[in-house]
Amino acid sequence: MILYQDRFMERDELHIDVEDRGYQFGDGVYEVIRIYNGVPFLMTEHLERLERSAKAIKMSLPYSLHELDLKLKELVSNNQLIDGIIYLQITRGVAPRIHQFPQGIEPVLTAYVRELPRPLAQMANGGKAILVEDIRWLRCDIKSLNLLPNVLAKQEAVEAKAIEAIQHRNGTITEGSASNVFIVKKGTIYTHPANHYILNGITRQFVFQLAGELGLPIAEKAYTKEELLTADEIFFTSTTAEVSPIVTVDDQIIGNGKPGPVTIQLQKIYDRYVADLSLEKH
Ligand code: PSZ
Repeated sequence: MILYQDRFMERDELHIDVEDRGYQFGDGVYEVIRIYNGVPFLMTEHLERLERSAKAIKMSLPYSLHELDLKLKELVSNNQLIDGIIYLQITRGVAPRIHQFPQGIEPVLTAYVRELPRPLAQMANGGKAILVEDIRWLRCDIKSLNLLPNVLAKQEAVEAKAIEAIQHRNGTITEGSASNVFIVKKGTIYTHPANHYILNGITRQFVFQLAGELGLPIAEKAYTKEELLTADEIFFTSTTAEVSPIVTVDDQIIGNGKPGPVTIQLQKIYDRYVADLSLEKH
């Protein structure tokens, strides 16, 4: 079953209005939350980002973060989900189509779960990335429903048999089509600063914590296409990709063409956090 507003219902009972502003304008925000062994991972961080995204588009959330937390956990248990994701979106609501905010409408919340295994082969072997121009707007810090540039970038990657498209603005690497991108150079990890050019990934922030625990130097510092291509290691992060290595960019082999030691260390400690969730009661 799915969650619609604060009610659970079967998916085929859900009615989405043709004039829902999410449908017509992409006027809304969303989150994807990982479930490991039936337990949400970094749920509070995701819900707090949802609140920030909503505020950034001048939309108020229909429920408190605590209420959302409880409803989403109920959604997971109702569906007996063990390993997968929650997709949660909130649109500005339904009204006769006008560009400006309609008055007196209520946000529309929908959420559902999907089974999803961890991408173990991708994490172990890494894959190829392509470089693409970042053609997005200047508020990439908002997790909004408007994803057309991301869709086009990822499609280009798939057509080139790559697992991610790495975007650049005038030669400066920003982030992936649906991930944050890191390089390792002489033992230091670099990633683009969390400003309006990127989404501040929850996994990205978790990697900062992990690097701290490992005593690995990490810096929020933008780097160029050339620095990417000559990096010792490249990896990208997202809720579903976790820490995934990139071993080829366009036709350039990165390092020795295998996942590097810093990437592997981060994956191992990440793994321990996931394993610890299995010990949690639920
Ligand atoms: O299943 C998938 O393919 C997912 S789940 C989350 C994402 C993809 N992407 C999130 C994302 C993003 O869309 C952009 C543009 N930048 C960074 C990220 C990583 O964010 P977190 O770590 O919060 O998932």
